[in-house]
Amino acid sequence: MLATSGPQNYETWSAQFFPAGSPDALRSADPDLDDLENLQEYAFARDPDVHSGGASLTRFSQLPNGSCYLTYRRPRSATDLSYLYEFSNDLKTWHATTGTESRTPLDPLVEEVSVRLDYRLQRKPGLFIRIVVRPSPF
Ligand SMILES: [Ca+2]
Repeated sequence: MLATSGPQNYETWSAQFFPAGSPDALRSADPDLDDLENLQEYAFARDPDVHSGGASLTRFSQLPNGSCYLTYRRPRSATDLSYLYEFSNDLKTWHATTGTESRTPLDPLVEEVSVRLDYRLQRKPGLFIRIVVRPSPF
């Protein structure tokens, strides 16, 4: 039975695509061979059976006023993930940052999140930004 709404975790998500016990259901599996492991496909609301074609998981934009936005898709009701934002100016040292999230439902299970990152990011040259997805504590 497919989940159509409500709380979701890796197991309920995986069960929509793979038979229980299948090696393709493992978090580290990559059955569509697109170099995204299933856990990444889940965290960014991708279909693990469809090759991503190299599409980026995130979009970055900066408005003329200097505001920086990071946009990505994720499960609407994931109970087992947390998303953190980090920036770096040298790809060696990463610093946690915060932002203001706005969410747009795309369907009962998926939302698009646009994060307006903290103002202090604008003043750094050579800016790199990443999303860190971690299991949520229960
Ligand atoms: Ca994959």
